[in-house]
Amino acid sequence: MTQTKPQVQYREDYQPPHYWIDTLDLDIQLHDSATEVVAISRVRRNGEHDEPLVLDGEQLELLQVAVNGVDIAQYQQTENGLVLSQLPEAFVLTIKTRINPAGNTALEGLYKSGSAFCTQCEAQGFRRITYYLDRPDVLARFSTRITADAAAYPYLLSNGNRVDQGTLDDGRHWVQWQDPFPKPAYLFALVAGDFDVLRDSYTTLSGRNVALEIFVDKGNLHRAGHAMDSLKASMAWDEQRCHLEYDLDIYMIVAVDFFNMGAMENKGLNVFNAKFVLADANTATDGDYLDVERVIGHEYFHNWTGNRVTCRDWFQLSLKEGLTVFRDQEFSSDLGSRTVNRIQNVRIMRGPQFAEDAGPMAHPIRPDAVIEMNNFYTLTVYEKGSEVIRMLHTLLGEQAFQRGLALYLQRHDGQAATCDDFVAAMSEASGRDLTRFKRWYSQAGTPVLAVTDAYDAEQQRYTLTVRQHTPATREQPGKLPLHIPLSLALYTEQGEPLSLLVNGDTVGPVLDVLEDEQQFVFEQIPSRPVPALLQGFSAPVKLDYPYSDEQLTLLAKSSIDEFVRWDAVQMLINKAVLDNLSRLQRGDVVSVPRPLIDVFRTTLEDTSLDRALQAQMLALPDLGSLLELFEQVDIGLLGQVHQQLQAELAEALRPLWQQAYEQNLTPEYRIEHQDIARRAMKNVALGYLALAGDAVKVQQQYQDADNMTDTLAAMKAAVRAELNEADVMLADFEAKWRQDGLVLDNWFRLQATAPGEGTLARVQQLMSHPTFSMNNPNRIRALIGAFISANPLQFHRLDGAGYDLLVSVLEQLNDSNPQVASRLVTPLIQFSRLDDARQGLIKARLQQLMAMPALSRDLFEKISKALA
Ligand code: B3K
Ligand code: ZN
Repeated sequence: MTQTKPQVQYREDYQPPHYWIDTLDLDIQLHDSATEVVAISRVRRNGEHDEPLVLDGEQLELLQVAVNGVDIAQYQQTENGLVLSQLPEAFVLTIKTRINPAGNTALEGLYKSGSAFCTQCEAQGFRRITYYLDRPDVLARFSTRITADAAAYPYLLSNGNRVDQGTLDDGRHWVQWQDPFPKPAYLFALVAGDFDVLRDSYTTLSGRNVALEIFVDKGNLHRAGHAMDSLKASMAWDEQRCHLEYDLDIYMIVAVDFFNMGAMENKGLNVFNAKFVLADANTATDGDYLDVERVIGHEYFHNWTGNRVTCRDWFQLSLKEGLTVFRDQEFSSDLGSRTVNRIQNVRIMRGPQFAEDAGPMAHPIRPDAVIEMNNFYTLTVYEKGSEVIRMLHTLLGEQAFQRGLALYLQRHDGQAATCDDFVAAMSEASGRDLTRFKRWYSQAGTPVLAVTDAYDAEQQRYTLTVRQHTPATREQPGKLPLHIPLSLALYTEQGEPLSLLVNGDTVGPVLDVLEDEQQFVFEQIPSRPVPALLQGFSAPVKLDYPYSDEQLTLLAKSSIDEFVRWDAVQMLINKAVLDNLSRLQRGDVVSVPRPLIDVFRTTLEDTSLDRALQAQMLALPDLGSLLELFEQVDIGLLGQVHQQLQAELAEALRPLWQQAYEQNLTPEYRIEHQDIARRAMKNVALGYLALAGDAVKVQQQYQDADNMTDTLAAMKAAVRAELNEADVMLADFEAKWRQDGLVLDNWFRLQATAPGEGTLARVQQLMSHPTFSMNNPNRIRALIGAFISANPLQFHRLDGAGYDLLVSVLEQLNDSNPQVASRLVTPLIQFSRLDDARQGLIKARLQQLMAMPALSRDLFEKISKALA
């Protein structure tokens, strides 16, 4: 909460710190509402100046300040910090503060998660623990002494190595930790609690033995095995693919229930949302298993890309996040299905990331101006950031890319670096000029690649004309051309691939698009070819090429690149949606175009296809991605088209859905790629069968299921198809899992995404369920988050009741947890594609929120931009 008007920080204003801090010794006496923190740091002036030392601090009670052991009184406390003047060139600074972890509902800094103490310091949470230079370019060696009640908190954890411990007479005990690696304050962590511990070890390539420890709530040990396997797989992958080894003797992961996001890469002591640690067949779905693997990998990979080399300032966030997402995507792809991983990531880009890029919060992957840093942990910084790294990988190739990564890490080890440093290393290691490519770091918005073609039969030449255009965003009216890698293949009308010949030379599949408009001429093309454009989504752009149904059908069947096959089906679906929207507007009924039915049939009958890919090809895009096809549209009508197309496909291909269902049964539950793929296909088929009214199959699966994937798929099919059986299943599920918040989150989510008119009332009612809590972000995301982002039809009700529900939730969370509030406001600020009526309803609500007293910086930044 702020009293003064929120201040904007600009990337261009970066200044190195006036002081360095070389060491920080923390002594923390844990008590629920009165924890005392003594912070002793060695401070050194940076250069010649007489500027004061301005330390960051929020919500701290200051008890003592001493310089070189002598208490001082000439300091100035401000709303957000502590100012010390007339300091020697180098000195020891002692600061004693008191904080209230039990009263910390924002879950930033030191707080209580259930009965345990834990911390979250990124981006700027450390300033809620003590006064400090809370910025990523100040790297210090930390030691941490934790003292707490021995019975309630047998485990006292922090970063680095445990160097000493002891017990006290009053029932308390202490542990001393020492982290040998200098680090910024955002990587500090502390955990105190009583846990079950899963222990294992890993021997690195060079023979270092690392103790691995996973801390979970008592009674959950049997659910930690997959996380441990994933950790070991991550360590091995980073050694093999990137030649990077772990560097401490111990790696700890703690799972907590109250966490604002997924997990946090604190040095040697990751703190995780329990959702991304706990998994067993009874409680986790196949998707949950893969998520655990991905997030464990992501946080582990940060040890090099984030911790050993960190960010100079928070505007550089994508330096560590985009790169680490790229690394976790590669890890998942190397271990599982590359194509399916690619499809899932592209769905995120084309849906929510494109929407962000088209909305009021549009920003380059390296933002220029920020009010609240927590607002910039975005799909743009993470996912588009990863796409930018992927384009570099595409342009350079694996070998040069790895050379560049190695050069970057070696050159900046132990430092706080910038995105420019990263690109410079890539350019040096590969010898490529990346000047134009760097514009990806500074331009917001989704570029459109408009492609037209011409065929000259006489000369046997095929010419592609490529035009790029990035629509204006608020802060950047004019855009410059980008360096876009355009991967393509050409096929004959019989589906045979053609070699790409330019000026007599065979060229690779990736064209360098550099200009606003460019032509590419391919020689010795015997007849008009079918182009497969943007293979593998080689750049985060919208492709505009007038594909015919015949061309898409051919690509869906014959493309060598599997991603293109999926993408061709997506494009056929998009065409069917556009076509049917006009039909509905004309008063006609929805009907599935013949070519789409045929492609679905061929796909269902193609037994050579990977089942997981097959399942992806047969799943419609969600409404959010379809919205991106329009400038402005009536979302109600669009939803109707979406639903009816699915119903028609269900009916038209019923025997084939039945067959696919039977053919993909898995006799016993195993977490293996083949089986996960079968279940995915089987459950897609079940969804269609439910829409075609086959309640028996759905009910049977619910009853017979021996794993959470099948249980939830049956329930989901019943709820989506509004089968009478749905309520019985939901009641049964609730009775069984009432005690387990994480499992019950699926139940909240399912009901929140039910299609009917009654859903809003159901959501309101579920907010009083004993398992629901406005203090637990997982519960909020499962119920409220799912309703507002995965149920667009009910959320965007024309009576505005969906918006009112969200407003009342935001009013509460603005005070208790502004970060979570700010995440939830997204569907309200991205209104530009909606019809005028809905836009009007939304704007009125945004005004209402804007007028709130004590509006948090987090919400202020987004709402003020949306209303500007
Ligand atoms: N680095 C953290 C994110 C911190 C978010 C702070 N609001 C997790 C991750 O990306 O690995
Ligand atoms: Zn990350």
